[in-house]
Amino acid sequence: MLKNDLLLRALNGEPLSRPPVWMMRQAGRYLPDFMKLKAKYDFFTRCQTPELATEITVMPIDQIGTDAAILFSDILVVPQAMDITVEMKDGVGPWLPNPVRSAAAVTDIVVPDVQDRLHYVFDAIRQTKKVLDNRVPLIGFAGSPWTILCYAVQGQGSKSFDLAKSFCFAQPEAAHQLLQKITDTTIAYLKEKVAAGVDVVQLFDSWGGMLGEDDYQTFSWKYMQQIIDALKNETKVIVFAKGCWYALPVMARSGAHALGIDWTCSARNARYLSGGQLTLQGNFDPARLLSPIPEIERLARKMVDDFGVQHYIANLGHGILPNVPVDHAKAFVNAIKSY
Ligand code: 1CP
Repeated sequence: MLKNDLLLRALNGEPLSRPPVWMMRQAGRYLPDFMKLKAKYDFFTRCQTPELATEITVMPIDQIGTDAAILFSDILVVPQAMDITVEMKDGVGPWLPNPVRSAAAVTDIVVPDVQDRLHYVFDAIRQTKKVLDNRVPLIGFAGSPWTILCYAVQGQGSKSFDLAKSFCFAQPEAAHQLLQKITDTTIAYLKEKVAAGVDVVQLFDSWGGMLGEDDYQTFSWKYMQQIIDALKNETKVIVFAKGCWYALPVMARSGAHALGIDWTCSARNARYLSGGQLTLQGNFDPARLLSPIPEIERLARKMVDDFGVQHYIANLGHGILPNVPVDHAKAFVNAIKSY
């Protein structure tokens, strides 16, 4: 039995006296103890060594006091398992030296045996569950097929993902084949994460907002819905699609247990577009954690006023920034906990 099950109760729509709070990307980036491990071990060593992944995952629980843990890993371990080479370059971020840009390249891509290729993730989940000792739930995650395609085709991060979009629009058949292979891998991967012990899964569609409303349905949502359908009866599913407020009415009918909201969409609009009763998660502007602490506390309380205590998970509207002072992150979390 979980000692703190606020997150699960919010996902069930149960009445609560305060909302649960966690922060996207809380397991890396800004904690000084994480920086020490980052200086010693390269990125994929941290992901692939269950002891390190466990230590990083538990840090924000011990040091910040969030109501949930999110496993330290990355969305790009999925294309890596599909034999698409992914490197992490200092100052550049993800770097894929052989991007997928032709129908022939898509044909060559395999849907792997996830137990074989990603066993280190499942080992990390089992170890983390032991160390957490039921203090808080553990969230597992995956990127959306569209967001993974963005990196697989573009070859690196981008402000526009122009090569990824032109691949979809010029070679739609190959694009759909690639999206389906990523979807099949992701479903198998998330099912194994659930079997290994995660309590909740979150899908990150970080670059969904690069697409217009119709293209979003065609190239992203169609595949997200397949993943939700495959997982919704086995675990709780949170969907975070950045910049995709226009798709909230469709998402609200999908069977997902909660929808993530970014800070460009107001609580009022998000409630209106999602029909009012669905659990929403968000949406503090991550850069607002750089405000003075009294301002962070005031804005965090206002956020709960705006969303309401019920059917709500307090969070940021995207990942925490690396330069956020630890006491600012703590002030945000404590403002919610004392609401
Ligand atoms: O060496 C390092 O530490 C590099 C920084 C880093 C970290 C800490 C990367 C590279 N990934 C991660 C971990 C990570 N990535 C987590 C772990 C849990 C946590 O930090 O709480 C999670 C949930 C992710 C998910 C992720 N990776 C997303 C989706 C969420 C989001 O922020 O939108 C995306 C888009 C990525 C790709 C990625 N990996 C790393 C970087 C720098 C990026 C983004 C690059 C870009 O802007 O395109």
